[in-house]
Amino acid sequence: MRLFLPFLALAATLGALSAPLDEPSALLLERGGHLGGDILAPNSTGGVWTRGFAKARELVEQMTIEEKVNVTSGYTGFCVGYTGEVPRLGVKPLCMADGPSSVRPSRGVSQFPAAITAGATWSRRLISARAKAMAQEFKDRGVNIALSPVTGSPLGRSPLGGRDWENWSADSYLSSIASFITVRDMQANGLACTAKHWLGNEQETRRRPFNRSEDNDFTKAPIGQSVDSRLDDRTTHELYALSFAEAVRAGTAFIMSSYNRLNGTQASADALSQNYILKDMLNFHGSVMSDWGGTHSNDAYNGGMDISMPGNSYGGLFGNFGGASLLADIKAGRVPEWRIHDAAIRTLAPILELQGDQQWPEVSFDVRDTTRSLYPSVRKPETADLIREIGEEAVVLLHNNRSAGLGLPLKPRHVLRSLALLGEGAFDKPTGWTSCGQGGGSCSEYSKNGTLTMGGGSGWGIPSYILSGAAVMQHEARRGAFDINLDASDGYMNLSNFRMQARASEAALVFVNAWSTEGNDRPNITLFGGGDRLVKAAASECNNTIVVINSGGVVLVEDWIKHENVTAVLYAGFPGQEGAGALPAILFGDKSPSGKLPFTWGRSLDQYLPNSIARVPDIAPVANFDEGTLGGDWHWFEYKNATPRYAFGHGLSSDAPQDTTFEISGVTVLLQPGETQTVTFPLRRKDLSVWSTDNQNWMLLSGDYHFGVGGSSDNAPVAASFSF
Ligand SMILES: *[C@@H]1O[C@H](CO)[C@@H](O)[C@H](O)[C@H]1NC(C)=O
Ligand SMILES: *[C@@H]1O[C@H](CO)[C@@H](O)[C@H](O)[C@H]1NC(C)=O
Ligand SMILES: *[C@@H]1O[C@H](CO)[C@@H](O)[C@H](O)[C@H]1NC(C)=O
Ligand SMILES: *[C@@H]1O[C@H](CO)[C@@H](O)[C@H](O)[C@H]1NC(C)=O
Ligand SMILES: *[C@@H]1O[C@H](CO)[C@@H](O)[C@H](O)[C@H]1NC(C)=O
Ligand SMILES: *[C@@H]1O[C@H](CO)[C@@H](O)[C@H](O)[C@H]1NC(C)=O
Ligand SMILES: *[C@@H]1O[C@H](CO)[C@@H](O)[C@H](O)[C@H]1NC(C)=O
Ligand SMILES: *[C@@H]1O[C@H](CO)[C@@H](O)[C@H](O)[C@H]1NC(C)=O
Ligand SMILES: *[C@@H]1O[C@H](CO)[C@@H](O)[C@H](O)[C@H]1NC(C)=O
Ligand SMILES: *[C@@H]1O[C@H](CO)[C@@H](O)[C@H](O)[C@H]1NC(C)=O
Ligand SMILES: CC(=O)N[C@H]1CO[C@H](CO)[C@@H](O)[C@@H]1O
Repeated sequence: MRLFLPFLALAATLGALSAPLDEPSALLLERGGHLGGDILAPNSTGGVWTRGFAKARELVEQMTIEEKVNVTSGYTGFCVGYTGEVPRLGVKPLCMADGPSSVRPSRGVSQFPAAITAGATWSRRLISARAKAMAQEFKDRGVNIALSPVTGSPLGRSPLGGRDWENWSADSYLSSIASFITVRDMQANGLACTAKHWLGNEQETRRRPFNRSEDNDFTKAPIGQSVDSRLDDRTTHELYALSFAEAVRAGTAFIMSSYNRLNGTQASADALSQNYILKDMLNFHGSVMSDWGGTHSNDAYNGGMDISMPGNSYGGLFGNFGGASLLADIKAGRVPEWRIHDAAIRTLAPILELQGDQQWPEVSFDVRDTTRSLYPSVRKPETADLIREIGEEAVVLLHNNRSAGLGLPLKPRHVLRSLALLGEGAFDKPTGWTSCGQGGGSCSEYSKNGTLTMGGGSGWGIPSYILSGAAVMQHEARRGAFDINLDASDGYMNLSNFRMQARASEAALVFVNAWSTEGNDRPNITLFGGGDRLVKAAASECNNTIVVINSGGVVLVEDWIKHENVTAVLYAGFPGQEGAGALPAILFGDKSPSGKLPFTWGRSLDQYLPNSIARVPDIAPVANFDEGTLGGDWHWFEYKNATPRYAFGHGLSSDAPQDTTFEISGVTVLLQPGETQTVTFPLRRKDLSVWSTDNQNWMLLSGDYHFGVGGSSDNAPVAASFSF
């Protein structure tokens, strides 16, 4: 038996944070329109990459302008992104591959748990181990630059955000810590990372201005612009840039810009955010690449972009910037040669520092043919164990009612008589893992597709295998002495057999899910595939109905959470290819669940920050971040005094008799009952500071500072305060 793990929350009661917003200073306003002509791109002086910088400078000084352009442009090749080469000087193309949960799109690799699931462990050790194991697969596949991690943007301003699950948590502090660890440890063996997406990228709807309507665009207006994120300077620093600052501090080699606009300027071309904030203030000496199709003019090079991606590849689908068009702009004086000289140095310096002394493996996958296993696998057996361990530690026990001897843990494997596995989400996907395309999302609706382990888009990864709920629990039945009853219906089908299977079982596991994907914000936060109907059908027949949720964020449980027969609810996140493999240890009590929600689980969409996805059918949609430094998620709930279903940080232990609140007297990853331990939580000056727009610096204000320690954002019983 192990005690439930409370976490230490830096409560939002820092008096200083409620200070009124500063007006933008005259200095900033003077900076006005934010193109490169207004704020010049700083030349790199090398930063942490002293040796790499010296080598890069020496190489680039020998290059012709055509060669410098090659290093800073995208070409067609094996990888999702490929830079041009400079054969004369032995400079090879750089292979870039997605993404945050896997080497994508490649076979023979692991689909790791999504960041939001790693975030639910709150474990530095597991976040670090995940980063190292992923980096190994990228390297073994010959990738030079991983298009990962998502260090914020999205931060989860809206629970509908299609990519929220690619990030760690809706809390900028937790995200910052995970970002720092991930960048540091992914780069430890030479792989280069890309922190993304800089900046204010909080929605998928209308993310691109192309007149090539993506299926998932909200409106097919002919010549619409991408959404314009308008956030003030202080909010930028205190919330949305915070996690990037940590990625830079950890040494991230690359940063990817975002698709949206910032104050009207395309993010990829925005000089205030790139030249001033990122390269000057945050002291970033690496290279900024555009997102695929995020460049709309070579003027972006003036605004701080160093590589336009993916250049002319994909048949020009994403526009045609960099390359020959850049050369023409340089010759016409629209982009100065020194800028491309610096961009080439910025691109090569971290690569030469990190990989220059190594024999880097050859690329062994091909983005143009991903359905076949063309190359040997790079998976290591211990990685499967790690994926499972993260999955186990991430399972959040949302609800548990053991009042009548039901709920979790289940009876021991040899005592339990029968168990029903119900819902399409408990089964294998009938058409296999590659049938919905490289991003997993090209099927019309994601239901009836088996145990859901990941969201869609570039954050998807092709799993080598998926352990479905049925596969895993049948194996447990073999170990134990219970019978298995099955039904693979979704909630739109005739549930007559489904009910019969539930009725015949001592306990029923109902697998429900919700898909979310890049390119498409969620339309609502309800379960997919008629999940609510499935739960209610099972609960009407079986008095020990246990719900397992696979989703990248909140889903509504209000329809059935008070049902007397719903005895336990587990949030299993997007666990990667070990799928339901994490469940037996938790269900049978071999491990007590210790996952904690990294976001707030509301009772309705209305409880969250309103209008947080700009959906105006306008040719120039605007997202006003009027809530400022207050932010979304749990800060918003506190501000509105709204009671969520489950607060940020919530997560029960199955040792508790029912939904009990624990008294917090200490923090544990290892305490035995009755044991106490003193824990220290280092605070940096920055953690207590506010951003002053006038001074363009962090300021520690005098006043009262209040701290709370607790198990969740709505329950911080231990308080402390001090004054400066
Ligand atoms: C960068 O360095 C070049 C010389 O290599 C110089 O001409 C240019 O003005 C510098 N740019 C800035 C913004 O300092
Ligand atoms: C630029 O890169 C392309 C693609 O790798 C290559 O074909 C071409 O020869 C390179 N050009 C120069 C000038 O090195
Ligand atoms: C993503 O990262 C940012 C930090 O930059 C954080 O504020 C946000 O809430 C994160 N999480 C999600 C789920 O988007
Ligand atoms: C944009 O798309 C619409 C609808 O397909 C088409 O009629 C129009 O000509 C396109 N406009 C441009 C500038 O390509
Ligand atoms: C956007 O405009 C606001 C208000 O003027 C300003 O505070 C902020 O710094 C600007 N941000 C960018 C990236 O231009
Ligand atoms: C639950 O239902 C079973 C029949 O499947 C019954 O034997 C048992 O007594 C019920 N338990 C409770 C606590 O109602
Ligand atoms: C559902 O299936 C059962 C068993 O086959 C059948 O008796 C019943 O009529 C069906 N219900 C509906 C609404 O079709
Ligand atoms: C939520 O969105 C899904 C996917 O579009 C849709 O199937 C479902 O009907 C919606 N649910 C509600 C309650 O609107
Ligand atoms: C709970 O389950 C029992 C079967 O064990 C069933 O008889 C009862 O009607 C269920 N309760 C509800 C409210 O559906
Ligand atoms: C637990 O179940 C019992 C019996 O159905 C019920 O009376 C009680 O309200 C439930 N408690 C919670 C916290 O759901
Ligand atoms: C590949 C696959 O199985 N796709 C299915 C996913 O679920 C939807 C809705 O049931 C089907 O339309 C797809 O065919």
